[in-house]
Amino acid sequence: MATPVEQWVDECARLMKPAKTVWCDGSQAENDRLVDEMLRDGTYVALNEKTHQRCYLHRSNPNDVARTENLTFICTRTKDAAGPTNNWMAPQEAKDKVRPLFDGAMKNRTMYVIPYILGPEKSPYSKVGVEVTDSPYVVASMRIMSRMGTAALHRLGSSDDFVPGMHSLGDLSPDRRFILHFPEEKLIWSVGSGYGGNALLGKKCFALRIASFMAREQGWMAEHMLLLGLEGPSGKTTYMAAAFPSACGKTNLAMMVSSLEKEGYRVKTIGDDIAWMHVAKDGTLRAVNAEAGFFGVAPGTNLKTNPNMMTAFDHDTIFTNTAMTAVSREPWWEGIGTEPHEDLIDWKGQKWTPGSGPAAHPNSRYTVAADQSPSISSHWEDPEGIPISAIIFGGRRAKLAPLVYEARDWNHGVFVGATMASETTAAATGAVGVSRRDPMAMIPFCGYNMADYFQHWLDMGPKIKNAPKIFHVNWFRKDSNGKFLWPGFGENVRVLKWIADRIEGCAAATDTPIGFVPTPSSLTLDGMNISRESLDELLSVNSSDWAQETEATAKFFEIFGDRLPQEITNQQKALSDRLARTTVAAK
Ligand code: OXD
Ligand code: MN
Repeated sequence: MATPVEQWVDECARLMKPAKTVWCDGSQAENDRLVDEMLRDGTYVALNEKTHQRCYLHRSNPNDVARTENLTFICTRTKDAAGPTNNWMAPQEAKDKVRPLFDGAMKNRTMYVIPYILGPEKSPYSKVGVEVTDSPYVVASMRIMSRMGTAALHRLGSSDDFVPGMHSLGDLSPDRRFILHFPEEKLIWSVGSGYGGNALLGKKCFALRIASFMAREQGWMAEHMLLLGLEGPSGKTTYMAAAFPSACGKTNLAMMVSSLEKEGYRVKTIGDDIAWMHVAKDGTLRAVNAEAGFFGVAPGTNLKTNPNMMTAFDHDTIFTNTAMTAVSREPWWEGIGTEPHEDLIDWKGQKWTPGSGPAAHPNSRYTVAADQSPSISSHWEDPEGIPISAIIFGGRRAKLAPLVYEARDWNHGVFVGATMASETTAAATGAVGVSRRDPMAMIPFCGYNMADYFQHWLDMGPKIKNAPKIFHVNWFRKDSNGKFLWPGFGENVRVLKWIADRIEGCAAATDTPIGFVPTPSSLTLDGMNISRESLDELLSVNSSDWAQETEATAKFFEIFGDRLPQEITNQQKALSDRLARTTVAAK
């Protein structure tokens, strides 16, 4: 008798009519065979074997270089269940419209079946997905990003408890590209794109959109968060989860080389993008990294911004849409630390010239196994996860938000997350640098109505014993000349230390209308070159700017109508009242 997964794979084969079906075992030998094929047909370009062992460059179709949020749909039975921040299609309509694009899509191609585990192999919190795809690049990427192959099939056995994901490159036309999620059925369909977040279905599609829906049903949290441990001089590690929008530095923060290393503060990496968090039997909030690798933005990565990553990806790494040096065949991107030069081949495979725009695509990526980072924590695969003491929200805000502040309590912290905003980046198609509201950095990834998601967050607080303290950070504040006030990167450890000190109850703060802001002397700034004026500006809270901001957030919340939790409205009102009081007091 065929198992549920075999039956589903048969159905996929009947629809897409591949020349053959290959069940992936995740082995090195299988990967070697795929590499050879991809080198032969041009999917991969070999890089320098001496400096970058077993590293390859993949150039995706130039029309297919980022997540396409406008072509991404949540297909719940009712439009309300998907909510106003998602594109919606009724499930039957979506299937009727998109099934013809899958029909015969794999003729003369191989259909690869990728069983994979999200989360550590032996964790009770992990889940199995199965993706079918006609892209060997997707197979190789999923092998890095998840626990893929035989281990997943073993875990699944004859159970039907897996999330099926059907993927085909189709004809790569944006007109026939759809990324569909059916959260009620726990099903994913993706056609017409070979790009990371659209095509590696374990990542955003399952680990965030489908998982966030499951998490609400089952009482846990699937979040767009990095996970790190801050080791202190006493040997104690404080674990933190942080949500920043795409391409706002989650990877760099998670892998930071601390500027307070001599003082005994070190950052250990657990994950850089997706955290699954459960209330454990002892009542603590425990987090696992859903993934096994990093799919990070390459431009701007260099020995100063992320030295650990520079070490991690000198072997067994896939580079996507970076440039390369023609003679030495090494990957190259803007901000790598060397000037662009005539010897470059750009991300489209053309000789680069100074007038021809960026040599690497701004959303070019590396795909590398997490345990290749020298900063990886020895606890990163703990089946029970790591205990979270702090949750951090953040975004790119040139003005307004201070370097760091602490929310008054859990519910206020949920409000702080719900009012997050950030300037857009190249991680998704569309304009770059425009401010957009991005609650909990989940706008593109929440698989259901975001008003219900806020309520879920509010409901989780009381279930956790000693709920984590919630903070907001902003590394991107600028002065009136447009210069960043804070150097960021390795210096961000000073902010993490203040957060850890607040948890221990040993750092001072000023009680402001928006929350608790560090007093200048409570931050450890020894050995750092920052003027008192810059520091004051970084930590300042301007009540009239914040009053404007609360008007903007109130306007944003209107889209949720009656579904918005009363507590969010209460928090909004309480903040406005606190701001009004300080404005009056200041007069
Ligand atoms: C990512 C993203 O790839 O958020 O992680 O776009
Ligand atoms: Mn992300």
